[in-house]
Amino acid sequence: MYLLPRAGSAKDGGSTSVAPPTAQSTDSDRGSHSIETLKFDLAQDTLDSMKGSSILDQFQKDGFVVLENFLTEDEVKELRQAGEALATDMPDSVPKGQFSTVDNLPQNKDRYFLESGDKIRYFLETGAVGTDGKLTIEKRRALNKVGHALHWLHPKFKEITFSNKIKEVCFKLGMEEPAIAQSMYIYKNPGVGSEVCAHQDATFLYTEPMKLVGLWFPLDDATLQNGCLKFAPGSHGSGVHRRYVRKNDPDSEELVGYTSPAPMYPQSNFVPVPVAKGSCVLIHGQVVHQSDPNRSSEPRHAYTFHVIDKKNSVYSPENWLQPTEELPFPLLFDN
Ligand SMILES: O=C(O)CCC(=O)C(=O)O
Repeated sequence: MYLLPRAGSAKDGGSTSVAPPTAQSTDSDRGSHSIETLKFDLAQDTLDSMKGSSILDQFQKDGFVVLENFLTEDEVKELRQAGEALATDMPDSVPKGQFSTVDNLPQNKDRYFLESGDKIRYFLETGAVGTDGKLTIEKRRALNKVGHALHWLHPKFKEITFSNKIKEVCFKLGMEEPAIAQSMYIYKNPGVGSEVCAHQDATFLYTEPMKLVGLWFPLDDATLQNGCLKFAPGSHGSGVHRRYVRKNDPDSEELVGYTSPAPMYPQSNFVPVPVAKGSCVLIHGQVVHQSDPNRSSEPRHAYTFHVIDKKNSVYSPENWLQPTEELPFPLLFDN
């Protein structure tokens, strides 16, 4: 295990810094990572025909797994069309308080964000809103993401999320009572699609003990140029570095916030993982990952959702996102 937190440097204002890996930085120096991808056998609609290591072995070793050819071409097309339709139908009334993953987040003071867990809500790119609060580019290209209940409220995303192949993957990961906590359609549009800073998903959706998996589906080929995911392999063994929690402080304007400043993650720890559209990337709740801005002229749309295992684990009541009466986290195997 590497990525052990050590004392923060003066530069990052005392934030946690994370030691560089000893072995794997050479992979990222070469600009790629030799991961073994696993093939989903569409003919048999099963994962049983995987060669080499099992999903669980790889997940436990690296903290992420790529399953190629997971979605059919039709599924990719339908999900992407659904994402495009959401953008086209975005109401003009969407708040111009933008969305960002860097610190001092505009959404921290924002009920529109805080109460989005059981709704379909739109979040705009920071770089798409001028100082006068008006959009500087066309509305549909200004979208950062839509969230956080597509998995329940949108028939197309619901169909995929609760499909048998997702159930099979979660079963193979050893989940006993998986429930869907949230979902997002991420646009990362060309030119404006911003970076997603290095983070652990457990920061946002903490469970005790940690039983959280993200499933991420690129609906365009995710490349080095348009901002594919980058992972620090093995970093899921280093604990949860900070939390993003509800403040409940009547004296503070902030509704949510981080429990500590951003850890400093050396870039040499990260390996880019370009993947073809239709893949499914499994993301351990503690693995540190990020993505660059989209510097290409091609979009990089993705659908993603997060699954917790309710069996013998407690979802933290401090997490920013909470189940509601309208939408308790739906159980995967019961729907
Ligand atoms: O889509 C991306 O670029 C990043 C997604 C991600 O990191 C996440 O959902 O946790």
